[in-house]
Amino acid sequence: MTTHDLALLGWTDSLAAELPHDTTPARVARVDRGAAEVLAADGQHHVKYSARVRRAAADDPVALPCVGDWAALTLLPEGRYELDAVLPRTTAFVRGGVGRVSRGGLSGDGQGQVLAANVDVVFVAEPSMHAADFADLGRIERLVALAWESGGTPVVLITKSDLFERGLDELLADVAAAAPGVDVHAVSSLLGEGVELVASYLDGSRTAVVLGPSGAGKSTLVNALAEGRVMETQQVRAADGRGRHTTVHRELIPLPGGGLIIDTPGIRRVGLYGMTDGVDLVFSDIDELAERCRFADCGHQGEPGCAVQAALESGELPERRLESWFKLQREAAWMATRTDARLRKEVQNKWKIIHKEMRRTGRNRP
Ligand SMILES: Nc1nc2c(ncn2[C@@H]2O[C@H](COP(=O)(O)OP(=O)(O)OP(=O)(O)O)[C@@H](O)[C@H]2O)c(=O)[nH]1
Ligand SMILES: [Mg+2]
Ligand SMILES: [Zn+2]
Repeated sequence: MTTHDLALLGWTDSLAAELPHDTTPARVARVDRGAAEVLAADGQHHVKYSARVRRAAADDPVALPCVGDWAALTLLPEGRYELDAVLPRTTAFVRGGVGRVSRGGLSGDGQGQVLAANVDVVFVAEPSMHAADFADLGRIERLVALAWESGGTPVVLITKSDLFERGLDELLADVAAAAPGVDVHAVSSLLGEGVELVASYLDGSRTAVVLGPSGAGKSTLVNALAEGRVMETQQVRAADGRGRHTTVHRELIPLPGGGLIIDTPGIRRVGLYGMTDGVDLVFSDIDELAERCRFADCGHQGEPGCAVQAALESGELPERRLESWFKLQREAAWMATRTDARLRKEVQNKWKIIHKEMRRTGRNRP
């Protein structure tokens, strides 16, 4: 059995301070119907959840263990481990599903589900042959907003750059404009170009997740970083270049060069849960323009002295981007009205405070 140095899995002193007595720390590498694969100092274990974890999760799905979590294991009399607690998360991706509000809380049918936790860097992968398309700049904005909201640092990767013949610099500039303040890189896992740069974001046993549509080359990149074939990849590329969901589980993979990466299935639909700060951050350029509007409550729909409309007319602000901002704002507002205020506060504010603290101390910067 492969043993693990906990520090290389991302274990820290502050986590150690949270570990209950007489428990063993382990990092969740994968979850599957009420059980998890975890990486502990003495190797990998398949563990079931304790009654306490199951009870907590029934009340609040956010309490369910997820990939990237640090867990406390207890040893059962028969010599097996059981997952008995989830340690406090530093960052979390929370997805709002088709849930119902009940008993003053959220019912456990996907609402407020945590997709990945304790992620420092969020790679947003977009294949270069699609990135020039407006809809996909929209997808980048959406995923970058989700990344900010999680508390991690987004980095956009334009994948399969070997397939892009001309205008790559122009494309990268367009993408950079859609994600202000976010690093944007071209990567070809096939040629190995940009792979070392991607790896450098993981220095210091950081954890990354790679998000993006099916067929973007996420698993191929993970394999290039892992210097071997750890994830299945699509063998035959579909004629239309679209993926067919080869990866079906989120999985945490420790990399030989240091750091860890979570591969994910292709994103079909990004439902965003109370995502207001993330939207503000990804549209910080429009936010700055809006501060110069004559009226503080300007709706930017034709009011006099509107700096946003002026930027649109001068061509400084692309119309697509303004439409995208309106759309994501409406969506975030709609999500906010249908999610429970108490839970939202508890869950989200915690990450926001941590995120702000991380940005203040620079602890979250690669
Ligand atoms: N030309 C080229 N093809 C690539 C590159 N990276 C991946 N591919 C191909 O793209 C296809 C999809 O790659 P995957 O890594 O399986 O994509 P994925 O994002 O993991 O897809 P899902 O698991 O379905 O979400 C495969 O046929 C890969 O060989 C690259 O850098 N250049
Ligand atoms: Mg994959
Ligand atoms: Zn305005």
